[in-house]
Amino acid sequence: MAWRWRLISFLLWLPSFWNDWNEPCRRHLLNQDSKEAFSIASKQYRTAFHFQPPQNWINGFPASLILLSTVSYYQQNQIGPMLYNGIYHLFYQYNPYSAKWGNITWGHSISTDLINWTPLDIALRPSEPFDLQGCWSGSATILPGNKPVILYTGISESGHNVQNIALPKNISDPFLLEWVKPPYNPVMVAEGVKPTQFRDPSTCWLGKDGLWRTTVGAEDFEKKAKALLYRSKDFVKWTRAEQPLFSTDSSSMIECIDFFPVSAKWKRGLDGSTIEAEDVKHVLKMGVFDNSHDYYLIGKYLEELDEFIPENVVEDDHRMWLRYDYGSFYASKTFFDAENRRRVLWAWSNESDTISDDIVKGWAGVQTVPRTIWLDENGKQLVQWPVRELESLRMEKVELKDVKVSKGGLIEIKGVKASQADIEVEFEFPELKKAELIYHDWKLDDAQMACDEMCSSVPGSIGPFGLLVLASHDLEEHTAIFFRVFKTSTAHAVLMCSDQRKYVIDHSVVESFGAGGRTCITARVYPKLLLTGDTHIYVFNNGSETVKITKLKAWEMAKARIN
Ligand code: DQQ
Repeated sequence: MAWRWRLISFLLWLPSFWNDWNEPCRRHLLNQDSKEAFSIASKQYRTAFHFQPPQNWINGFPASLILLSTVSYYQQNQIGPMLYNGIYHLFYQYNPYSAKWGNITWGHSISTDLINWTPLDIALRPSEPFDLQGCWSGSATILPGNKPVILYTGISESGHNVQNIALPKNISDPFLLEWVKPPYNPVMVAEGVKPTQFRDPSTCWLGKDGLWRTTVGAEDFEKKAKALLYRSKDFVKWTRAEQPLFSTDSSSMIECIDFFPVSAKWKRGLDGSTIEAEDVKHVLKMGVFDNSHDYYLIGKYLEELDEFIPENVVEDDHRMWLRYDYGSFYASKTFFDAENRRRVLWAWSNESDTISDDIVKGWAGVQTVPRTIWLDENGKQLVQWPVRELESLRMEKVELKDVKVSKGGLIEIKGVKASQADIEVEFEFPELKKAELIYHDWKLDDAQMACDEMCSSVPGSIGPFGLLVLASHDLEEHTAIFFRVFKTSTAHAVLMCSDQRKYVIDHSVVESFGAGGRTCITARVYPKLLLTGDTHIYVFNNGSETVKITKLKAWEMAKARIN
C-alpha cells in the first residue's frame, strides 16, 4: 500500500526538526597547519550558485528592491534585496576588510534573474556621527513615484543604535550606485528601550490613514523584546506609537523583524501595504538574538489599533513559535516581487567552522537560494520552494522510478556531479502500524532531541531512510537527510532530520525542502572529500521495512555568475 500522501500530510502538522550535524564523521574543519589544504579548501567550499561576495565577511541581507512603481524590497540579514525598474538589488552586511564580523557596510550587487549577480561599489559605509561605528541592517521601500528609500540602523559615534535614511543620489541611475545620507538624520533614537538594542527597521507599509509605518526590534530595560511601531507622514519625521506592534516576555533582543501580508486563498504574494481583505493574514518574523534563530507567527493585523494578534498561541514562549528553517538560517527578509506576483525570502547562512578557518578561507557567510514563500492552504504555516529561476542552472539529469530499497539498502545516484546538484525525490513506505512507538505526547522539543539522539545509522522500523549526500565512497564522510516514522499514543509523526523531498547541494551548503517545502533545513558542512572531488550521492534505508522511491530526479547544476 502506498503511503506517500500520508507522509506528506503528516509533515504538514509536524513542523520540522533538525540535527546540527556535528558528528566528526561528517564534518571536517580545516587543518591550520596545512597551507595547501587551506587554499584548496577555500575554493572547494565556495558555492557555485549561492550568493557570496568575492571575499570577506557577510552577515545577512539588508534590503533588496525591484521594479515598477509598486512597493517591493527585501532585507537580508540586515539589509535586503529589492526590485527596482526590472533590476533586483541585493544589499548585504559586509566587512570589506576581513572574513570576520566588523566594519559593517552595505555591500551591493544587482541581478535580473535572482541567480546571476554583478557586484557594485559599497552602497553605504560609515561616514557621519550617526553611523560612524557601522551601517547595520535595514530595509528598502519604494515610495510612490518609483522613489526608493533606505531606512537603516547606524551605530553612532557614542555606540548607540539610531535609525537613518539614505536616498539615491541620482534617481535615474538604473544601478542606484550612490546613496546620500540627508543631514536631518537620525530619524529615530531609542526611547524607553536600551540604546544599544534598538535596530533593523523593517520595510515600510502604508496605512489607510496615509501614514507610513515601520517596525524596529528592541529590548527594554526589563529585558523584554518589543517590535516597536513608528509612523510618519513624510518619511522624515517619525513618531513612536505608544503600543508596540507586538511584545513578548519570552525573549530579550529581537532582530531583523519582517512583517508582511499573506493570502489565505492563493499562493501569490501581496504588496506589503495590503491590509484589509478578508482572506489576508499577516506574518511577523523575529530573529531571536540569543540563539540566532528566525521564528514567525501568523495572525491578524488590526490596523485600527496597529496591533498584531497571533493565532493559535496559547503560551508566551518563543520556543513554541514556528521556524522558517531548522538549520543555519538567520536574519532573513522577504520582499514582494510585484512583476512576478510572488514574495521572495532569503536568509544569511553562517559558517559553522571556526573564525580562524574563515580567516584562512578568506570568506565567511553565504545567502540561501532565494525562495518563494506563501501561506499553506491550511492557513497555519508557511511553505517555501526555491525560485523557479534556479531551474535555469539544471544540466544533466538522472531519473529513478519505482525502486525498492530494503533493509540496509544503498543505491548510488550516478551521473551528476555530487557536489553541485538539485534532487527531487518521493518515497512511499508500508503500513503505518509498523511504526515505532515513542513518547506519549510529541512536542517540537522532543523531535529535535530525537534527531540528535537517533542519527541515520541507528536502525528503526519505518526509517531511517533518505539520502546521503557529499558522501565518500566508504561512507566515512557523509551528510544524511532522512525520515523516520513514529507513532505516539494518539497519532503518527514523521521525523525529518536534516531532511527529505528536495535537496539543493552546493559544496558547503545543503538546503533541504521537505513535504513540498513545509519543513526546511539548511546545513553547512565541510567534507574533507571535497578536496579530492570524489563525492557521491546515495539513497539509503536503515529501517527494517522496505521503502520505495516512487520518483527521483537529480540534476547536475551549472555555476551561476556570482560577483
Ligand atoms: N546583524 C546586524 C544587525 C542585525 C544583526 C549587524 C543580525 O543590524 O541585528 O551586522 O545578524
